[in-house]
Amino acid sequence: MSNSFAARALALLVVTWLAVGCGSGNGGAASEAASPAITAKEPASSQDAASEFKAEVWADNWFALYVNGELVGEDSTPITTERSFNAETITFTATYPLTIAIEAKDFKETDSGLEYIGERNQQMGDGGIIAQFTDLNTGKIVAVTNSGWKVLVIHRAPLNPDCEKASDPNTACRFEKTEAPSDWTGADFDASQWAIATEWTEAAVRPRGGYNEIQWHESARLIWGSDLEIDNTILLRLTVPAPS
Ligand SMILES: [Ca+2]
Ligand SMILES: [Ca+2]
Repeated sequence: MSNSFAARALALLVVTWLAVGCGSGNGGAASEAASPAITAKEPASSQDAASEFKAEVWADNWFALYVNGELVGEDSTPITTERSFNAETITFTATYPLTIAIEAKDFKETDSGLEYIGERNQQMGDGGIIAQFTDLNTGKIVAVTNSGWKVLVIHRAPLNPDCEKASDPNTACRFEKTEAPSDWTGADFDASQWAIATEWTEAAVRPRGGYNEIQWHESARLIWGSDLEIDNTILLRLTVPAPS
């Protein structure tokens, strides 16, 4: 029992005692006091109640959003769409604490990490993502992307960027890829060894295609791995505690 609850229970006891006439009869006050003390309940904890949330996300090029281990939405524009830049608004129901996990992909034509292979503009593409989460019960933004997020890069290429203009990048470019860890979207996953997400400027990411349709909170930042070009597939995580 918390001190404040104990104080309230005591106050109820005193009020009840006064209401019944300062203890009429033996044991009257005690028996009357017992009932309010038992029926007075702690207010329902906000941690137990599900809330509606709105996620707003812009990604270059694609993302999938998981909350508390469940897929709640993904970028509706396929990553294979040329210049697949668009903002998404996803609503979902969840319970605090929120474990937010995002898989984000920069488009690459092959494991070389390049795009427009064989064309004049054959190049390393670059990534970038920004997101904000609003608790629709309170209207408050409860999470934004920034360097408070953890990141794990699971596809890096090209490891030798000088292959960018090679005539056969699939041979010339080296890459590194791993599987996403199992259960990486769940609340129990330990991401403490992951890197800190890197914040990137608008000038570096050059966001477009829907980016300006969202009113981004001033604290929301474009993030990615430590290399905007070579880091092609990344996993992001953040845990949001219940509001106090
Ligand atoms: Ca890209
Ligand atoms: Ca890339």
